[in-house]
Amino acid sequence: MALKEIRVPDLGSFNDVAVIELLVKPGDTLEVDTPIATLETEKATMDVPSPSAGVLKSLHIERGAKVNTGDLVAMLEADESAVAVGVETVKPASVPSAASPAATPPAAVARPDAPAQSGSAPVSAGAAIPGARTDLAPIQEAGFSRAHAGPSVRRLARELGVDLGRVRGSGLKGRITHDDVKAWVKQALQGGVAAAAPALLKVPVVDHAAFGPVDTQPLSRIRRISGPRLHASWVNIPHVTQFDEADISALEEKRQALKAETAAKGVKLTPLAFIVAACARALKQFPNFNASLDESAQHLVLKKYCHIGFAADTPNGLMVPVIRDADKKDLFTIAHDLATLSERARTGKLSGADMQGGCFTVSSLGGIGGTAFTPIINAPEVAILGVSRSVMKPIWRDGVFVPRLMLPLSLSYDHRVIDGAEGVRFTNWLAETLAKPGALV
Ligand code: CAO
Repeated sequence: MALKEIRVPDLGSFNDVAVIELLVKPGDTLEVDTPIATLETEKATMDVPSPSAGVLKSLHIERGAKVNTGDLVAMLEADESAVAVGVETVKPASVPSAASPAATPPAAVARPDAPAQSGSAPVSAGAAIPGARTDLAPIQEAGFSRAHAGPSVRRLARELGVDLGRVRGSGLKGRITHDDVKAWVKQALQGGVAAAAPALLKVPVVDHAAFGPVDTQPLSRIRRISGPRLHASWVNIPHVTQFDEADISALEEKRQALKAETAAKGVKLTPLAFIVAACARALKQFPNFNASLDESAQHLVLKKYCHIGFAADTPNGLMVPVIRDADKKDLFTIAHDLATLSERARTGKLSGADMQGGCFTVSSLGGIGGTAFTPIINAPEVAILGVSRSVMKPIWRDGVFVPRLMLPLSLSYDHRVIDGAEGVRFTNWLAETLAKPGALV
C-alpha cells in the first residue's frame, strides 16, 4: 500500500474550472478509473478518475470549488498490485461534450477490460438489472444527448438503461447526478415512474366563460369514481370492437308470447333477459371471454363461475350491477334479477357486493336507440357486449327480401387476450343462439 496524490489533470487552456460533483467519499474503495469528481468547463464536462485501485483517504476539493491543472484532488492509499493508469486519459481534448452522445467516455477508453459501452445502442433496464421490470422506455438519443449530465453519469445511465432525457436533475443548474439516476431506477422498479412511458398529452385548457355565459356543476360521486376507471380501461386495454346483427324475429315472438305470463309474476320481460342468458351460454363456449389477465399480464385467469354485469343508467350516472351465476338461472329469474338490480341502482340502494365479481358485461342501449357503439371494457374483464335498438330490415333470403327484426351487436374485446377471429366467432355464435331462442327459454 502506498499513499498517492490524485491531481487535476491537464486542463489545457482552461482555468478555474468548476467542481460540479463529488462522486466518492473518504473510506470508499475505488477501482482503477472510478470517477472521483466531475469538472465542468464552458465547453465540456469531464470526470477525474482514480489512477489506481485503493482506498480513498481524503478529499481536497469540494463541490462548487474552482480548480486548475495540478491541484490536489484526493489522497489514495493505492493497492500496488493493481494496474495503474495515467491521468492523461482525462485530457479535455478527449472528453465528450454533453452534445456528443456517440463519443465514448474517456475512462472507458482507458480500460480494455471494461464492459463495452456503446454510445448508441440503448440497453434495456431489464437486461441490465437482474429481476428488474422491463418496461423502462427505450433511450431516446436526442434527449439523452441534450441532458445536463457528466460522462460517468451518462455511462451509468447507459448501463442501467435510463433515458437521461426523462430524468430531473437535482444538481447545480439542474445537472443530473448519479443519485438522480439511481433514484430513477429505484422508482421504476417500484412501478412509480409514470414518465417512463410517454406522458399523455393534456387536453387544452379553455376559458369557456370568455365565449359566453357558463354554469359549473360538480360531477356526481358515481361519475367521479367511474370516470377514472373508464379512462384507465380505455388507455390500458387495446380495444377492438366487432359489429354484428342477430335476427331476433323468433325471439321477439317468444318474448311477446311470454310477456303476459311474466308480467303476472310482476316481471317485465325485455330482450335483455334473452341476451344475458345467451351470453352466459356463450361464455361456456368461449372460455377466453370469461377470463381476466393477472397483474403481470402474463397469465390468463379462467373463471369457472359466470356472473354477468349489466350497465344501468341512473340519475347519478352509470352503474354495473352483477347477476350471479347467470348460467344457472332460467330466463324468468334473469329477468327478475335485471328488474330488481336496476331498481336498486336507480334508487341508490346497490350494495358493494351487488357490483362485484363480474365476468362479462352487457351494455344495452336498445331501449333508447342507436345503431352501434363502441363500449369500453369493464376491466379487468376482457369483453363487453353493446346492444343497440332492434329494427325491422329487409333481409335477402332464398331469392326474396323478407322482413326480419335485426338486433345490432357491438362486442368490444381486449386484443391481448382475444384475436379477431375468436371475436367474430363469438358474435356469430351469439347471433345464431339469439336467432333460435328455444334453448334459452
Ligand atoms: N331493441 C328494441 N327495443 C328494446 C331493446 C332493443 N335492443 N331493448 C329494450 N327494448 C325495449 C324494451 O322491450 C322496453 O319496451 P317495452 O316496454 O315495450 O317492452 C323498452 O325498450 C325499455 O326497456 P328498458 O330499458 O326498461 O329495459 P331493458 O331490460 O332493456 O334495460 C337497463 C334495462 C337497466 C339496462 C336499461 O334501463 C338501462 O339503463 N340502459 C342503459 C344502459 C347504458 O347506459 N349503457 C351505456 C353504458 S356505456 O356508457
